[in-house]
Amino acid sequence: MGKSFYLVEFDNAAMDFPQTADSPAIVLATLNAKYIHASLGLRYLLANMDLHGCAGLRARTQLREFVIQQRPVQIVESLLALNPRVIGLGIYIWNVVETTQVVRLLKILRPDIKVVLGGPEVSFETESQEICRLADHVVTGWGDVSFPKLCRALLDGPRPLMKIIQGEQPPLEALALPYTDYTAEDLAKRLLYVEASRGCPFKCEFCLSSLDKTAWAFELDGFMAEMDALYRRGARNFKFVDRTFNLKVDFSVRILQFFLDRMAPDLFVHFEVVPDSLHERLKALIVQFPAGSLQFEVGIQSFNPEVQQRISRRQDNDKTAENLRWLVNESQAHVHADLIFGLPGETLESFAAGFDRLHDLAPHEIQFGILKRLRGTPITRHTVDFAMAYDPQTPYTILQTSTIDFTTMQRIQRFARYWEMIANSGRFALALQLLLSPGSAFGHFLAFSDWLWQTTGKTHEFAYEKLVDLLYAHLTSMRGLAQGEVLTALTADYQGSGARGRPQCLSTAPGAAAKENPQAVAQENRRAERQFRHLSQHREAIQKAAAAA
Ligand code: B12
Ligand code: SF4
Repeated sequence: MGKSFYLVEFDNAAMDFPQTADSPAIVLATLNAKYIHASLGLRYLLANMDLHGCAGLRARTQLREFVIQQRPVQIVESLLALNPRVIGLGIYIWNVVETTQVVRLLKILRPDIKVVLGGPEVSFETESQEICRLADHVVTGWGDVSFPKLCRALLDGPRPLMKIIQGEQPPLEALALPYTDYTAEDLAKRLLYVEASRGCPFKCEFCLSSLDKTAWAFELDGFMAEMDALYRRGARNFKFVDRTFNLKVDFSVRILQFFLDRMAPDLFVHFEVVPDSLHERLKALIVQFPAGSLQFEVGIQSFNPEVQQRISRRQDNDKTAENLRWLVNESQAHVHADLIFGLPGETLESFAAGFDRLHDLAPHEIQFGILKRLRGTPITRHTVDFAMAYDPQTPYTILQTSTIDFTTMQRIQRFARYWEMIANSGRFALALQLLLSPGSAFGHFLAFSDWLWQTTGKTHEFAYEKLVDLLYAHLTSMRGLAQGEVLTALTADYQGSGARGRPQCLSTAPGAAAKENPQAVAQENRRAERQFRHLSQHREAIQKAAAAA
């Protein structure tokens, strides 16, 4: 921002609401997807208020986090009770609808309070968004430097002239790190987001990080010192938001070694990795992590070379398969592999082939995503050629393409939902083996998904016991499998989960079938132990939350 953007003028509109000694001048707020997710972006802004704003600005700033399930009017009540002069709001795809209502109410009640927006959802296409129209200022891109500067100007003048401000992107060494802003409550109850690098050198067109051009690393000594301080304060759940953790090997080695040196029964670390590059030095460290301590999110997205090329995703599929196989078989890491349905030119058949290939590699979870058109992403260049129709409402999900009609897209939406419920829940390990083989796992699950929808007309609110009965009905009556075999698997799954209800199909002789097959029970126990090693429900929630991005 140059000086020419300012008018020398003060805004005294807040006179009717005089600030008291306790009122913060600035409130930084956001609506998280769930309480367990702590906002790293806002903590960066807070940490840089003095450095890039002016001395004392941080002490005049308070952080307030809400969740999207809260009513906007209550959020507004909490914000107004603080009587700030500036409210900065972090806007993301998951909160833009709710936050638009928050801003609308704020502007009705206290038009004098300056509302500043920032975050990925308002960094592009600002002109078409209601929330941007309602706000006083929008900072696009990084906010660490520009938000403090803007606040200084809003509080002390000269008044900023520009509504849309392109966020400055300084070298990372110029930023104060935010980790001391995680509170004791954050450490105890929430997933701690940390960032050893920003940006991504790849160009996958559906992804916002494709606009970054490169990845920038934080100075490692300083970063590790912050991790050490967090660990000493009791932090045990770390999620790295680095887009490509495993690219800079020296860097990744040091981070993995850091956690290995501090291994504890409750330590949990999550990384996102690119699948086709796994250096031997990394493997040598990965194998040393005990079960339950390490989780990898491996982006596969598509195994279709034509589609990969079309969306500018560079990926060596053979190397990817080899690395995935290694991770699953040789390490104890929990592996989540991501696939996206609905990419331009993908057909049901080509996707099914990719799904089956991935399923054969046996990652612990397949995260089944449906393509979304994120604001700013270059995937829009295919809109016309592939007749890509997206839902205009968040999260901008693909509705149909030239190769997938709407009806098929709906079927696959349900498949994704049921897959989450049945496969990724980890509650049906043995029954899944019956359901997904022989032949195409995708084909079998799609047939089950279609049947489940026709039978129940529901995609949500299934009791666990009801699912057991439904699986029993499908496997015996639709697939024609022997009742004893199905009961054995379902009994072992049900008992292994620790649930103590009484599904109808098992009620004749609960436990009897499992006793007939101790091998199945042992296998289930081993699987449960390896896949989860959940020390508590909280641990399970942390693992699930970490994998949700
Ligand atoms: C953590 C995370 C989540 C968490 C939610 C966290 C929360 N607080 O509730 C979970 C796991 C739930 C999640 C889910 C999803 N996510 Co997500 N997620 C992330 C992730 C990995 C990290 C965010 C982060 O902390 N970044 C680091 C900080 C430093 O960067 P930042 O948040 O962008 O903040 C900077 C600026 O944006 C700006 N800024 C931020 N706030 C403010 C406020 C003001 C006032 C100002 C001025 C500036 C400003 O300044 C900050 C510092 O420079 C990002 C990817 C990434 N690495 O960023 C994706 C990302 C945010 N997610 C994305 C998407 C698409 C999704 C999903 C739709 C994915 C899906 N399932 O299909 C879902 C939606 C969930 C839902 N319920 O609908 C997109 C966002 C697109 C968008 N327009 O918002 C991202 C960018 C991934 C990507 N590369 O495409 N996600
Ligand atoms: S999908 Fe992953 S590799 Fe591709 S641009 Fe996004 S962050 Fe980078």
